[in-house]
Amino acid sequence: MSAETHRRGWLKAAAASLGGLWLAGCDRLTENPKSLAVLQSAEGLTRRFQRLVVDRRALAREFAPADISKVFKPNGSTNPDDPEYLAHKAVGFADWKLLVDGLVDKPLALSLADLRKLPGRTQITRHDCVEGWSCIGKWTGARMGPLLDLAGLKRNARYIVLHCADTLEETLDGTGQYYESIDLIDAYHPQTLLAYELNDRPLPVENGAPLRLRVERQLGYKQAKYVMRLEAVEDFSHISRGRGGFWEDRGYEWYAGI
Ligand SMILES: Nc1nc2c(c(=O)[nH]1)N[C@H]1C(S)=C(S)[C@@H](COP(=O)(O)O)O[C@H]1N2
Ligand SMILES: [Mo]
Repeated sequence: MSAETHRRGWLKAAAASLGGLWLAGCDRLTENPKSLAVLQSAEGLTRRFQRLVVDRRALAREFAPADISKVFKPNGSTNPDDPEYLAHKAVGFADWKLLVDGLVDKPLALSLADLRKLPGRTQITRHDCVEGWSCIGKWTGARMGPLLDLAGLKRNARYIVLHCADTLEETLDGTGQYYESIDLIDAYHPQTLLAYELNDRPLPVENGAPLRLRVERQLGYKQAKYVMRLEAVEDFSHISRGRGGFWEDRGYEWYAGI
């Protein structure tokens, strides 16, 4: 069980016991010292939870143009040979479209020109890979929040799954395709982008052309490259091996905070 699931389960249990107390009535509650202790600990819990949320919404550090790395080291897949990807690459991604579907009111198919018209952002941030290296790059892209608002998330949508074009590992059951997932706190974070430019130029193939995720409060493997489709889901346990991402399926943490 991840720390996140553990915490959620704990909060749920605390909320349930608190709910029971409310039903018992306020008078009886305040008279009972035991209930007071529960209430006080619940208050501490709320504060801790609040801190957690506030922390998740804080901005990642941004850097100055002089800090930009000369080479943004490509890693993982750097030249996908999947036929569909090759066909798009051959024509400079002219016919490529990002699909947005799943738990949305209005599924979308957005070209690069469409994405450039959406509310965007440019930011200079540091990318940290678990392998122990970092690079600073300038990213420009469409903010994920406004893009999702355009599609209209259904009430039960809880995660955004990013389906990628590349197969990083050949497996017999077809679970070698790269994918990632983030929750709605990260999806709506102001620095969460679907980036189409690196250092003022169209995103190079080795860094994820035509579109890659930037979710700046998390580690490198969350930064999905070659993004083809965003799928809004309530739960990701039915996707691939069920842990929410290619590396998560191979033992890495789902929430890779830095
Ligand atoms: N589709 C896809 N996305 C991916 C990967 C990959 O192999 N395929 N590798 C991840 C890892 S481990 C890192 S560190 C970054 C590397 O991004 P870069 O090539 O721009 O440095 O992409 C991440 N996103
Ligand atoms: Mo990485």
